Amino acid sequence: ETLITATNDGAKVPAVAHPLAEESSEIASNIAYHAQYSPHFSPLKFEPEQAYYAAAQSIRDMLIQRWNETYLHFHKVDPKQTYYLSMEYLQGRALANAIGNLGILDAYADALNKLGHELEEIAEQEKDAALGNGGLGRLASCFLDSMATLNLPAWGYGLRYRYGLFRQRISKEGQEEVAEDWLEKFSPWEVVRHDIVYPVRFFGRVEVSPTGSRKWVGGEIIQALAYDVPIPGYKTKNTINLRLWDAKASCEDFNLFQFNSGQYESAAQLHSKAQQICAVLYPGDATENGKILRLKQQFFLCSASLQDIVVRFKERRAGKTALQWSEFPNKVAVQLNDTHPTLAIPELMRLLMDDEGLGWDEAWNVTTRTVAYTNHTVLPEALEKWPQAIMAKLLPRHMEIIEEIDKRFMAMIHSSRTDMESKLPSMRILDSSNPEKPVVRMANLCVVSSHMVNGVAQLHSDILKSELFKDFVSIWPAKFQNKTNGITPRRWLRFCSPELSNIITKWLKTDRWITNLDLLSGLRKFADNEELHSEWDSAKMANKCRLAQYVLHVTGIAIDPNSLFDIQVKRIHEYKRQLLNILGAVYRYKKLREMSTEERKKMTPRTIMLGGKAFATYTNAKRIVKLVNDVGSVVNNDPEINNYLKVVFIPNYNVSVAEMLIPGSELSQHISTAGMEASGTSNMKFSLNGCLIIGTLDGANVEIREEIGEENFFLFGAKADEVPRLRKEREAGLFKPDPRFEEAKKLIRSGAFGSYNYNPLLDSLEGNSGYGRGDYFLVGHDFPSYIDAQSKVDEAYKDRRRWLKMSILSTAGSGKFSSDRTISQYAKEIWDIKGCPVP
Ligand code: GL9
Repeated sequence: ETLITATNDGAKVPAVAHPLAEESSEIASNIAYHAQYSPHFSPLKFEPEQAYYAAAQSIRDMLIQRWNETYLHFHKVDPKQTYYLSMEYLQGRALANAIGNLGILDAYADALNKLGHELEEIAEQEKDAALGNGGLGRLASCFLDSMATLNLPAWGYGLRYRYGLFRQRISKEGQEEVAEDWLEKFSPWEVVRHDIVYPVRFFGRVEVSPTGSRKWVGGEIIQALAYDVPIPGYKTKNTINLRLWDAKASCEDFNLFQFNSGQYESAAQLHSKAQQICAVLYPGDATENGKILRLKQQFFLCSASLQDIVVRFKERRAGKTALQWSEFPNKVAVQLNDTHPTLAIPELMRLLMDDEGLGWDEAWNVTTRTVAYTNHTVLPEALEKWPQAIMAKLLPRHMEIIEEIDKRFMAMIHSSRTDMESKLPSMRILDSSNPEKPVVRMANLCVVSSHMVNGVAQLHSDILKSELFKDFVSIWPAKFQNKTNGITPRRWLRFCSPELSNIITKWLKTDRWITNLDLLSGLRKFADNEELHSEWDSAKMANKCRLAQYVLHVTGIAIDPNSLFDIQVKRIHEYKRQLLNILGAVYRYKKLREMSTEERKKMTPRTIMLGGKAFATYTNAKRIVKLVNDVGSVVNNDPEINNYLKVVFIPNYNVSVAEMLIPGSELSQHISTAGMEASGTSNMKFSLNGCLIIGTLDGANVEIREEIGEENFFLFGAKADEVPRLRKEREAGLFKPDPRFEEAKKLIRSGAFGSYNYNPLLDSLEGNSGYGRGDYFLVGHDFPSYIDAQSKVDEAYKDRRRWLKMSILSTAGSGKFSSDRTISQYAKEIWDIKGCPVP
């Protein structure tokens, strides 16, 4: 008490007892307790930062209790449990989400008020946990939220990177990457488990005993230490676990003798090697060293997680029947989030054969029934291929096992599928077509060894079946499934837009939509209701004003909340076609300049916002970032135009920035070359928030359009099945560019947006000479239909009632895209697990 009032003498206590008063006083004293007795700062300080840590620790206490109860309950009931293996989790901030899931938002806001603080301000103190790159990592985090909410026996496993995704700074040169130290002070959300430690071996050799059994020995051993992050479900006691591994060397590995004789570096050599493993998310893998480090990370995750899973399986069997390994797949499901954790397959085989003494056939049966694989991309550069030489050196026993899987797969084809023999060269796991550098094809290893393989949207799953995995489909037709991605409606609507949520709850007369998102379809019958229109409009306006404040704060650019807010935020990649967006903006600017003042006044004013990070070594992506900023500098400072058009680059796009942007958006762009975006998930977030989509028939756009109605979707561009033909025609010189496309490029080349040389970037859209790459992503082909679709957007926006109706119907049609639906389907159709609610 004294501690708090020392610097917060202005703290107000409500005079009249509020219904929340009792609960919130208890919370307030708990927060005060942590400020005093879990001190990480000097005493007598209770500024927002200290308040954040104290509040987080008080929430953590509640989560730990629920975590323990859930753990014990699962232990007792012993249901089949899923383990989600992922190299990436994009958790973002946890405080407000946890408070919301616990259902105590009002009480906490009240308690913090008593202590002189605002919950919103306190929540903003938290650094994002950005242990992922983009959609794939955020999907994993949404899945955890749904698993907990659905009371599923499920855990996530990942790595505790010291430095997550870089922070993006925008300077005159464009993007700069800065290391982001999310653990700089400490994370209140993790609990270190000093008793959960496993040895993970690297290098060494395979020793064969006289009986022929094989054992991996020697090499270096790094310890994997568990850090647990509790994941609360929404309004349920169930709190599941995200177990993140950290790497450390053991105390015996510290050579005291060397140290005492002054050889400090070599004395702690293994300690420094251990530190490298979890130092950064996805280090560049262009160099030999980089490759080994990335592979080490992948194996570290797989080995530690599998050892832990096997230990838990044995623990839960103890004292029951005799240990039966054939029971393992009835108790354990392992889901591979893309090919990054593929080594779980040979690692489980090794543990079963070399440590537990199973024969090949028995181990193979257990492994294949346990493991399932999700593919997240068809981009060739993302299909992992590891050099066999590196694999054999780092993981000699696993290389043997992979060779054996490959051999047995070939034998199966030769004996029972002779019709497929001609396809073997592309289906094999080992690819030695380049004798200089034979590689292991990780996706093929996953397909051969998993009982289920799925894509992440219907179109993507169809493409997997008809192209990438076509030959495997003819061998195992029942193996291939679709699981359309989803997003958690808690973080992505209920908590990020309380205004809109309240309106939805009011009109649906229930808040059950938060866990049963299909109920949103109940809004359809009010789509023309004027009262709803006016409430919807003011909620969107409030969110737009909040966003405008934010933009002013981070960029210094004032944007008009009455203009159309048009947003494209995602990783910068040529296939996502931010370049199409910015060329469209340049074209719009040019037309606005050519118009008379009278004509201009008839135009729909727009604020185009783009954001996203470019991979540090991806040159064209970085040029795109710079181009957006350069176009913005000219357009935003043109006094004749800037009432009609602004172009803003939003720096450092991440989860918490998304939570600010998405509720304030009215139009969002999902404009990838058809067939290239496996699903996309931000499209679902925008649509759920009543934002209209301009997009191609790609990924989940196809299903979103089906659900919300084609009249509510601004469609343009080539279809996936036309793309190969269009590329051929382009190559054959048969492409005739639209004059509007030429105009836009010409204006940039003229230097209208500064002196930086954008020719190399623009040349990628031209023929196949010089920098020319023949416009592989078909920006030129889709440009005219894109511009036409944008004109339709302008027209629709002028009709307020029509626009509001479309916006309401977008939200109403988004029920399918809840990750609760996705996870229920995984649970039923892949994992065969059921809810296990803590009583
Ligand atoms: C991705 C796909 O590109 C997205 O379309 C998809 O929505 C997500 C989730 O399934 O997976 N695959 C992939 O490698 N990434 C994806 O976003 N990349 C990153 O996460 C950086």
